[in-house]
Amino acid sequence: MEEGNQTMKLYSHWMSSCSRRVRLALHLKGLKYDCINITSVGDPELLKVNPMGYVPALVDDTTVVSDSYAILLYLEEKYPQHPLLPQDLSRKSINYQVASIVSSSIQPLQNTTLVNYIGEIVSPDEKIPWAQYHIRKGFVALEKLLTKYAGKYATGDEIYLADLYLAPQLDNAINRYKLDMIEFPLLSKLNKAYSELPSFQQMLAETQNLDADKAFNLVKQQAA
Ligand SMILES: N[C@@H](CCC(=O)N[C@@H](CS)C(=O)NCC(=O)O)C(=O)O
Repeated sequence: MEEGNQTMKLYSHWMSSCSRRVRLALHLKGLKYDCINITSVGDPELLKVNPMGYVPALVDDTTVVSDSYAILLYLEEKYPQHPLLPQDLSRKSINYQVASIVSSSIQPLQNTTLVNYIGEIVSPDEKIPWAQYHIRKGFVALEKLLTKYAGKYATGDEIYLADLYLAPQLDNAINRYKLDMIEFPLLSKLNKAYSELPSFQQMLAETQNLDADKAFNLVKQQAA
């Protein structure tokens, strides 16, 4: 049970891969939280806790922290049960690397808001190819990188930080952007392993019918 008297609050959006990283970590660590579902861009309540106006943001007693990476490292230090990082330094560093590749070189470039913008300034026909191009580039690197480290999961036989980044990103790639996964046997194997875990299944069920057009329209409505 968490310290402090108040249940943690997570500002989240159901289709956000960044929020899902944190929801998975909270679940693995067995931490209770109230989920505040954000439904509009620029929500004043969200802006109070994250001036960037992005999800996720976490409020834990007097600590207010946003950005999934910062939140996950905070949770890891404060609630060490079910560690998100392996002891072995080299495997630990690969977890950091995977998190960074997904959060810096893939997710922001296929973010629905950005892809809608590309559709407006370039052409609607470029939206999906743009997203697929950037996801594929990152996946090529991840597929090579993880060959040396993967077990049942990305960096061994336990779920770690890298998996929390990979699972929602794979979901976006496969279900939303219909990326051809033929050249990624290892990532496909990991995706299958995640789909067999109940906590991941629940998350995947939420977005299984969310194709790119539905996601683009939802984001446009929520920005209106
Ligand atoms: N680096 C941040 C990125 C946060 C982010 O991009 N969140 C997305 C959802 S995954 C968002 O709030 N998008 C709303 C928008 O683009 O306006 C993190 O890891 O939390």
